[in-house]
Amino acid sequence: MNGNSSELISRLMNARSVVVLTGAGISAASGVPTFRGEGGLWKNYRPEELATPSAFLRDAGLVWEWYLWRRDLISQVKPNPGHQALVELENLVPDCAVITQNVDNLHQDSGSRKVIELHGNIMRNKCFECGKMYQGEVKSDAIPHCPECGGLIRPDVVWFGEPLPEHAIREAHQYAGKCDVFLIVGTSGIVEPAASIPFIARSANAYLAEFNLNSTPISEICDETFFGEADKKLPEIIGDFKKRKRNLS
Ligand code: BV8
Ligand code: ZN
Repeated sequence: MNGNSSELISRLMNARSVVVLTGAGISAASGVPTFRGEGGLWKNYRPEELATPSAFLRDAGLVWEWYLWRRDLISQVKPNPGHQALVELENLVPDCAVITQNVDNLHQDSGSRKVIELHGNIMRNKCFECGKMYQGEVKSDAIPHCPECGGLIRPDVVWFGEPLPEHAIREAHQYAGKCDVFLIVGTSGIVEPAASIPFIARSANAYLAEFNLNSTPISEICDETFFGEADKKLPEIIGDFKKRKRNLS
């Protein structure tokens, strides 16, 4: 159903726990390309060619070229008002968590305190073999080896066919299973197991509101969908919530 902000705001007014699942759409306004939309990353590359362990073993240099290009782009962008609105939200409710599929660190850069990274973080490196974190520099034509075991160093992101970090998925399920309001912002709802998390919130009788440019497979279980750009819609709704809260106090 088309978003009716007063209903969402009254739910937020009475909420103890609010959880937000974010995807690439929340970072679009910062200039980070999405994956599947217009100009999306998967338009020019096929995920199987780059975001899989076999792609890395086949051509680590090509995969690193792609990630270093993305890391360079991401290191030059800033959080946008959509990210900042979620920091505001965290200050307005007793318990709030951001569960993100994004690897761009923009929620942390904006000041969100409780961020659960489902797919890792493009700014970190680790060993492909033993998983030990690696602090040194990486160049696509000189990929370093792990000082512990000699394995190749890779980006600390979750590739297709790889399991999500156990602690992250467990914590995400816990938060989704006990929240009062669950927001879904800027995700196409295609990638699993992230796309199933809203269904956990649904079965726990949370109030689900989606923020996207268009409908997604998640829309049908949402109580309402706010169509529009997240960097505009989120500040608008959370700004109104803040005013309502202030008028009450
Ligand atoms: C797993 C890596 C099991 C980091 C990513 C067949 C073969 C192999 C696997 C599978 C298969 N079928 C299904 C699977 C499972 C697979 C999967 O789901 N595939 C999909 C494609 C069908 N999942 C996995 O492989 C996962 N692992 O299942 O492991 C396992 C278990 C135990 C032991 C061994 C194995 C791993 C999934 C993680 C993959 N890694 N990224 C990187 O390089 O970035 S996925 C990639 O997609 C990103 O992480 C991204 O976050 C994620 C989701 O995409 P979205 O964030 O939704 O972005 P998208 O562009 O799609 O959509 C943007 C949305 O925003 C749109 O709706 C758009 O309308 C909206 N929007 C745009 N602008 C705005 C906006 N909204 C608001 N405002 C705007 N301004
Ligand atoms: Zn190692």
